[in-house]
Order: sequence, then structure tokens, then C-alpha cells
Amino acid sequence: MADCIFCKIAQKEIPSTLVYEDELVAAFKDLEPQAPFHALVIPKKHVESIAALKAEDKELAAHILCDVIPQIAEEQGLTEKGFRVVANTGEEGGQTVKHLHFHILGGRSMQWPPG
Ligand code: DGP
Repeated sequence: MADCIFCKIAQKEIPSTLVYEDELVAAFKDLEPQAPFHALVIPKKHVESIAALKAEDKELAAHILCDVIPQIAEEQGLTEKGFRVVANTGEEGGQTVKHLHFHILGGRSMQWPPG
């Protein structure tokens, strides 16, 4: 999508610090880290949010959740102590960038409930 900042990051038109990449998915460090490790995992194709996922995206969503996020967590040394995965969705969900992304936060104790 022309004006989407995360599409531009996926296409390397905007620089980012990549922590993972394959043909379908990119993951990069968040610009405003909220934890010692904070990365965003995105599908390279534009999907607005979890609410916009379609049946045809099942494999992509499963790839992100079953393969990519656990691999990044393992590589970053987060698996043993734990980490948090967040997908803010829509206005009340606190989503500010309208391209599906999963935050991976780790390296400190997390609080609950979130704000
Ligand atoms: P959310 O509020 O869930 O939509 O999170 C959007 C996140 O995206 C927020 O933590 C800051 C991050 N972000 C916004 N613009 C950029 C950017 O240009 N580069 C990077 N690396 N992160 C960005």
C-alpha cells in the first residue's frame, strides 16, 4: 500500500534494524522500544490488522505464530524467562500503524493489566 510505513519498511524503502526476514515476513526493532528487546513482526503483504485477516491468510498467520515468533524469541534468549506478544487491533485496541504487526517484548518483567 502506497502510504503504509510498514510496507515501506518491508520493501526496504525505509531503513530498519531487521531481526528476521523471509519471503513472507519481516521483523525489525521498534523505533520506540518499551522493553530491552522490542521488535515488530509483520507480514510483507499489506493486511490492516488481525480483524482484516481472511481464510486465505491462515498459513501466513500460522507461520508468524508457530515459526517466526518462537524462532526470534529463541535467538534473542527470551524463551526460558518468557516474553510478551501483543497485536494492538483497531482504534480501541491502541493500533497506531494500520499494517498488522505483532510486538515481541522481552528482557524485563511485564505488568498486567495493560493500560
Ligand atoms: P501500535 O501502536 O501497536 O500500532 O505500534 C506501532 C509501533 O510501531 C510503535 O511501537 C512504534 C513503531 N513504529 C512506528 N513507526 C516506525 C518506524 O518507522 N520504524 C520502526 N522501526 N518502528 C516504528
